[in-house]
Amino acid sequence: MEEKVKLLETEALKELVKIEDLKTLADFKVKYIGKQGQFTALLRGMKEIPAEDRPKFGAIINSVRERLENIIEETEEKLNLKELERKLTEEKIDITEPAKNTERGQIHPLNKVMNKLMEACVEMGFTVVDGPEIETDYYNFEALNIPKDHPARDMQDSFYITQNLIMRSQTSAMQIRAMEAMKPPIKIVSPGRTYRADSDATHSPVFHQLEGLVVDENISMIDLKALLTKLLKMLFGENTQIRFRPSFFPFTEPSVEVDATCPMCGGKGCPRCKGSGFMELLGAGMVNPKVLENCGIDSKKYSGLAFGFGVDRFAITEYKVPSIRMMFENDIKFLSQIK
Ligand code: FA5
Repeated sequence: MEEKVKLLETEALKELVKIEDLKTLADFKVKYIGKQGQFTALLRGMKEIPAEDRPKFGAIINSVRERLENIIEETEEKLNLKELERKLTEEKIDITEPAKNTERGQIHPLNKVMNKLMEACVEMGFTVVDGPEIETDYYNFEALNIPKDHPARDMQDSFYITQNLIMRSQTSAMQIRAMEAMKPPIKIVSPGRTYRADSDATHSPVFHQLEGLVVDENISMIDLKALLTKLLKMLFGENTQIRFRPSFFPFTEPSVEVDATCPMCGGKGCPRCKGSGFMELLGAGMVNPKVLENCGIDSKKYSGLAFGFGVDRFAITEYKVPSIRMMFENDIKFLSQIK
């Protein structure tokens, strides 16, 4: 038995000195000292020798095995070091090689414009509130003084989910929610997506609005004009011409539509602005007292102003884009030109 152990040791050591890589070393370990290894088999075979001889042979086998394990460990360290050196020489990084181009994303122009608008409003003391895109008929129309058979509904034909639920056609629904939830003084803006059955160069079925509402004592049309002029000049520059046109919204009285110099022709008149030299950007007006009363606000004590920006129109005005649709086509070539 002792002879057998010695022979196996010599054979193993001969093999071990020739090993030059970690994979062969791992196979070697399995072969000799693994669970099914040859030294383990010797230990198992001890049950066949007389009981009194077992401690002696056990000790011999274990000491050989221990020696082998130590040599394996040393070899492993050496081979690891060799492998590291190989990697360091072979896998050198060439720092002079030109870098690969990585495409970087950027904020979408619509979000840029929306952020700019909101920042300007926050600077003027407005609080930002958020509201649902799926609205009830009551908030989108009824409470805004647009009853079921009112012709103003035709201008805002939208997508109905049920008889009573609609993809909101205007963020003005948020005027009602804000006035129900807050007591005057109220000064909020509410951004979001809006939907209408519209489609041409300046109309999209999905677009974005930013609603503004101020309710307090003694709010007048002068406040509305001053506020919007300041806001538009902050956004488009001092030289931008701003035009207030009388208009009609059932929820404001009086009502106006507000235009700014057409970006494509600079005010000279072109097909885009239908020769007018102006581009319509928003609707606004003094909150109709009936709407204040619908929300439980005393219209004798309080008055309000409201406005609704068309953010997409702002974006195409600011970036001189010929069609609103280009904002939604996700054409990276086009979007990346807008810095
Ligand atoms: C309204 O939606 C009113 N809620 C605005 C308002 C708010 C009036 C508060 C009074 C008080 P109007 O339908 O005009 O109004 O739309 C407002 C702006 O949204 C327009 O000036 C235009 O810039 C934009 N807009 C309207 N329809 C579309 C569309 N289909 N695609 C892109 N922009 C649109």
